[in-house]
Amino acid sequence: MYCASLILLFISIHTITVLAATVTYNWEVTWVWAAPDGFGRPLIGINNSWPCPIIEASIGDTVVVTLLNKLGNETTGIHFHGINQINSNGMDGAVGSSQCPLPPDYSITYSFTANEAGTYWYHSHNMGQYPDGFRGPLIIHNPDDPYLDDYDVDAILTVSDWYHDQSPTLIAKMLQPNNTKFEPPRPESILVNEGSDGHIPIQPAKTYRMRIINFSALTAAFVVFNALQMNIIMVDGTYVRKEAANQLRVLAAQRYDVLLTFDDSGLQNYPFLIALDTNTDYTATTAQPSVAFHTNFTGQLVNDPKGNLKGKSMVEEFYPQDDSLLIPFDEQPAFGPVVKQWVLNFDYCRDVNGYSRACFNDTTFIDQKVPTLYSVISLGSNNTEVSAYGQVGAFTIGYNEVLEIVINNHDSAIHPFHLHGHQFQIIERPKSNAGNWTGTRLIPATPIRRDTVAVFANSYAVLRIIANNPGVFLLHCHIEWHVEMGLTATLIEAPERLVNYQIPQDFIDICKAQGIPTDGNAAGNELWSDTEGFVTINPTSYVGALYYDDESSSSTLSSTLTSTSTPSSTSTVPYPTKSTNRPSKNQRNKRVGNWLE
Ligand SMILES: *[C@@H]1O[C@H](CO)[C@@H](O)[C@H](O)[C@H]1NC(C)=O
Ligand SMILES: *[C@@H]1O[C@H](CO)[C@@H](O)[C@H](O)[C@H]1NC(C)=O
Ligand SMILES: *[C@@H]1O[C@H](CO)[C@@H](O)[C@H](O)[C@H]1NC(C)=O
Ligand SMILES: *[C@@H]1O[C@H](CO)[C@@H](O)[C@H](O)[C@H]1NC(C)=O
Ligand SMILES: *[C@@H]1O[C@H](CO)[C@@H](O)[C@H](O)[C@H]1NC(C)=O
Ligand SMILES: *[C@@H]1O[C@H](CO)[C@@H](O)[C@H](O)[C@H]1NC(C)=O
Ligand SMILES: *[C@@H]1O[C@H](CO)[C@@H](O)[C@H](O)[C@H]1NC(C)=O
Ligand SMILES: *[C@@H]1O[C@H](CO)[C@@H](O)[C@H](O)[C@H]1NC(C)=O
Ligand SMILES: [Cu+2]
Repeated sequence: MYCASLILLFISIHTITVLAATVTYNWEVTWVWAAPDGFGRPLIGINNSWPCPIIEASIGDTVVVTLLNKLGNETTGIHFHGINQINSNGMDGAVGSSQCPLPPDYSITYSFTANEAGTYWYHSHNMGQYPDGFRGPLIIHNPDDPYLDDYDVDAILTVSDWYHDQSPTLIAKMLQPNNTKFEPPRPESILVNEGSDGHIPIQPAKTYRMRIINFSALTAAFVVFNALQMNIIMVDGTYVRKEAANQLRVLAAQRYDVLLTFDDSGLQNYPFLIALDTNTDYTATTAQPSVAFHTNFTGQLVNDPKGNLKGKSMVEEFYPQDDSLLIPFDEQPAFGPVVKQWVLNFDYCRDVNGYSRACFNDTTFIDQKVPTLYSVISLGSNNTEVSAYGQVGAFTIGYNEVLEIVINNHDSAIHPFHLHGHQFQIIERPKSNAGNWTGTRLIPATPIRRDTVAVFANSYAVLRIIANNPGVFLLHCHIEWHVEMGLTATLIEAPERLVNYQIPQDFIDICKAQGIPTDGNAAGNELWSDTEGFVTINPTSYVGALYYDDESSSSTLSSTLTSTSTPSSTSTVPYPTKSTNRPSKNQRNKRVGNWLE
């Protein structure tokens, strides 16, 4: 009796403290005219406004995002990068893999649980669309953050490469037989906080938690706060044992949470440097001393607005932190024993029409008709047959098995590889020119976990996960242009547990509206082995996410374009980061992000 009431008491206290909320966002995806770097162009924004808003929730909350596509001439979708979508694989937003594209004038509602705290981001995962602007920060707060007492102010710093042409144009130019060097588009500039002047107000004697997010489509950025040491506390949503760093190399899609402490010795401004490295191998070596930093951005942490705002942050040599040596805060040991190994060799390649592509094991990814998840659900006990999914690089693993992923990078540049649905452990990630993996020499006791890993030039990475998240998850290079070249494979995790997974009706409806089957194998055939209608040849004309209405002629399309080409907004407002004090301890669930306000 006594015991029972104690338990009850505990439960009710527990219920009060973790009272989960539902955080709702109702968005229209629209074209917006803006000039984040001074050059005006159409961008993809939300509710006729850009930059896109921040999504903020606390651990345990349900995040609900309703998206209405008002682009008129493009399909869209939204992926929540770093959110593992436990029991909600259909909300992963990977168009073609876990959902159909969202056509103009339709809406869908994403809903998922904010399982883990951290710094994440969301972006379109549809035909190279996010470099056109559809991306934003996604912050999940933790009332029990182990570092909560170590900082006063919570702030966001986003960096991105930026292009003056729109993605469909850039992709069409890139995917040509005459692109013999597999050249991606080159950015025109750097955006910091989506076009702010990079002057970030700071207060003396305070410690800032700077959430650095890389929205880049191509380039890596080096981040250096002159004269200030950073303390890394989190990478890609994994808390780490505090580690000092002077420089960071943040690859596309990676996030670093660092603490910066300002002393109280009066008024002072601190310049910081963000250098975009578009060189082949983003490392300065004795052999290659002059790394070509094509674009630099100097920002200022401003404590004295009337003082010197022209200070430069110069760096003699870049020796960024080796993130594979970080220690996870929970000191989780290496997963094992390994049950299955997935070895992927990345090379550039050519398709049958001679177009530039990127391949895993000589095979480039080709979009199929039916989203892979929908095939997995409908094929029942035959869903372990990888050939049912067409040319999507499918690989299956059973529930709770330990999978080791080996990526051999045969290119002479760094590539950031991202896996949906997991924070993998980095077992081994040697320097450039280590050659092919031949066997792991040393397994770290407590490997760091991330969702995006830099794999160095002519070298490799060994990663591990436990297959405890049934779902279909893409593994791909996060250089968006390389995704468009086909550098993607598909992990089908615990397919036996997905046969009863329910796809919400609004997601089914958007497929039907476009004549996309939602059952059967890759081509919608009932029999898994019937390959009739599989897409086996890459298309030769690339239009990105551009939407063609089957029932309308191309002339209807051009009239659509004309009618939507009037910019819906002429604002070019840059967004200086505002510093908001973090909440007091009894308000820890309060939203504290201060990126846009
Ligand atoms: C966007 O517009 C929708 C519909 O008008 C509205 O419900 C929502 O609050 C708006 N959201 C933002 C961030 O402006
Ligand atoms: C490659 O071919 C395309 C299409 O034929 C053409 O527009 C483009 O100018 C060519 N590029 C180069 C570098 O020759
Ligand atoms: C962002 O990632 C890209 C691609 O890996 C990289 O070139 C760029 O330097 C990164 N930016 C920052 C600020 O780290
Ligand atoms: C960018 O900054 C780096 C480091 O200070 C310097 O080596 C490089 O020359 C700069 N590049 C340009 C184009 O200014
Ligand atoms: C890729 O090729 C390597 C080398 O031939 C092979 O060991 C590996 O099993 C292949 N991976 C897959 C997924 O087929
Ligand atoms: C699996 O495929 C076989 C043919 O290979 C077929 O006879 C069987 O009915 C299929 N099972 C299911 C559950 O669809
Ligand atoms: C790595 O393996 C590939 C074949 O998959 C081979 O062509 C290449 O020469 C190897 N690289 C090295 C450095 O041995
Ligand atoms: C789609 O519409 C936008 C806004 O009118 C326009 O800027 C863009 O060029 C169009 N896309 C294409 C590929 O024509
Ligand atoms: Cu790449």
